[in-house]
Amino acid sequence: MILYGIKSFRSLRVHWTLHELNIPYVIEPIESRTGQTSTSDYTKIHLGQKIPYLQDGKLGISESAAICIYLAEKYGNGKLIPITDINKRARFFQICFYAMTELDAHTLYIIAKHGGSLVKYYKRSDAAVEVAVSEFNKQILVAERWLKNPNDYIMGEVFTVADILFCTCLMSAYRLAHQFPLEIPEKFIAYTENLENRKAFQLASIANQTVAL
Ligand SMILES: N[C@@H](CCC(=O)N[C@@H](CS)C(=O)NCC(=O)O)C(=O)O
Repeated sequence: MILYGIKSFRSLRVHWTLHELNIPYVIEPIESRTGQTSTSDYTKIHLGQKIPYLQDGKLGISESAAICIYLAEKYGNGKLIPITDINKRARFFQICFYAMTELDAHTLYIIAKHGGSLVKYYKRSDAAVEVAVSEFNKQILVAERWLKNPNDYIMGEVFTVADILFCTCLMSAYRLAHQFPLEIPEKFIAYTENLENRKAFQLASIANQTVAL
């Protein structure tokens, strides 16, 4: 098992999932925006020139959420993903897609790329940032309703990959909130702290090294 990618919240998701499942793996310390993702060697591995990327035997797979879900389905033995109850699976996928689209891709990444620390690589766009901030502030309320109690997990009593995806979005949001008016509901502070106390998270953070974004 080889994981390409360090120092990003997206690679952190995969390190975290691997540690939750106690899977031994080799780290290829490819960093984003250093030129390491655009070498010809790495482009042969992943045409999209992005991290994270996982090689598990013959299977090579990109997309942080897809990788984490694949690992849970293949190696979880019932951990990290609901496997039998179709309604729970529906809710699980809803939260995963919500985190990856409404939070990660279409609001937080836009803010970072077009107004935050990544502006030097992409173009500044105040209009895009303004819309993304307002969309984030609306969409985060959906998750606030899902989390009944700050000590719960996002699906209730059981920790899943949905927490890994959602919580890493929150971590990115807390960083951006220093610079932008993101309204992150109070109850997510305790939720995030609880997850940061997990041994697997701490080991994953060390493996991922400091997040550059
Ligand atoms: N949807 C993808 C996004 C991956 C992504 O955008 N990765 C960034 C770093 S966080 C990257 O590798 N960018 C390429 C580069 O800047 O070199 C995922 O969740 O895995």
